[in-house]
Amino acid sequence: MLKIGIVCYPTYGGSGVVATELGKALADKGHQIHFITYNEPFRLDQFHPNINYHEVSFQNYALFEYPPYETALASRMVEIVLNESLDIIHVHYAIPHASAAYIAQQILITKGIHIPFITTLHGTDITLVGKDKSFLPVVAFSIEASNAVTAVSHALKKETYDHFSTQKEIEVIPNFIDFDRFSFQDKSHFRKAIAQDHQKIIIHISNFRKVKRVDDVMRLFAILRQEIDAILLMVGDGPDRTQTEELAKCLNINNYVKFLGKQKAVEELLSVSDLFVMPSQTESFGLAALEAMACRVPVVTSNSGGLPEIVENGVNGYMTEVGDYESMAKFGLEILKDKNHDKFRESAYLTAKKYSIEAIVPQYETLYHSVIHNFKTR
Ligand code: GMT
Repeated sequence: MLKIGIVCYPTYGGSGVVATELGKALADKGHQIHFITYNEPFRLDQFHPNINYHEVSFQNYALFEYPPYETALASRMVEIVLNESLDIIHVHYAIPHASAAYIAQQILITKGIHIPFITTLHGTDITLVGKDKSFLPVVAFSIEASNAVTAVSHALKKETYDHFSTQKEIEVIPNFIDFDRFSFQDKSHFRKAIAQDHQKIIIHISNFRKVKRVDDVMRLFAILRQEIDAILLMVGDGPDRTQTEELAKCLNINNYVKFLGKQKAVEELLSVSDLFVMPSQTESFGLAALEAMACRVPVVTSNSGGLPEIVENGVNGYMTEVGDYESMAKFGLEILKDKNHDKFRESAYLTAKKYSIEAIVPQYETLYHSVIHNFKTR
């Protein structure tokens, strides 16, 4: 069994979710997991004897206009590797986790400790932030310096090669689903409480960042409502929420849109939903869409990033060009009106099944063992 340090963002976002669920699954298999983050990861909600959480905290001296988080993180990693005799560190999101891991690794070498680290690229660390000139050299260097790199989709792997001149081998290990949690549950009493029997329920879940194009969700819903009676559940929170609430009023749909904010039991909301919409500008994998499919909810998404790797047109949902909210509404109606709605639901579920935790987590374990072995014998 391995002792694994996991570094991630603890916030409401895909990379933190994947890192936390991975840690929990590895702990269930007997590995010792050490989460190293500035806050308790939001999905780390229960005690587990094999899971430890180490907070990265530091004094923000008045001297620092910008808190030196990366330095504190690297120092904490050094301390934990020494105290807990970790075998490997797995960092999720390149900035600043991979470069902090590299610094920690170099410090540990001076103390006679040799420990490899793996970097998992999740998306915006490469597609948006990484290409920013102010970060590019560090991101490029960190990818090169990692002892192994994984990406969550083939699209993200290609994008990394296209934008960083690297020959580094990148292994694709997709996002995954814990079916113990994400499965259809009969919540008909709850459905009755939020919608009338004849109304369809559309759902969107995100962190309301610009990249999620939440205004397209409003526009496509307004078109859709001209044809059928439906309500829209907007789950999550973020920078674009207020303007989206305003847009709902302008489009005269505000009585049918429920902004629910951040929710923990999203599987319950998905279980009462008929259609999931994700019009993102870019989406390296689209975990939220896969979670919807796991709960038997068909999807309408943009065709950006890794979404074509999970969405099959006319089978488990539909994809359109980014920004084409009119087609999204049209396809949404086709799914909702279709006498074959149940077929879409079943196909969505079967797609998600291919990404079960049991199928994907062993791929990380194999990688850990091979990286540790190659590192020792180099
Ligand atoms: O989607 C977000 O805004 C959160 C973001 C993150 O970096 O935490 O999610 C990214 O990683 C997820 C897990 O690998 C992917 O499923 C999401 O598609 C990806 N988001 C984007 O590429 C925009």
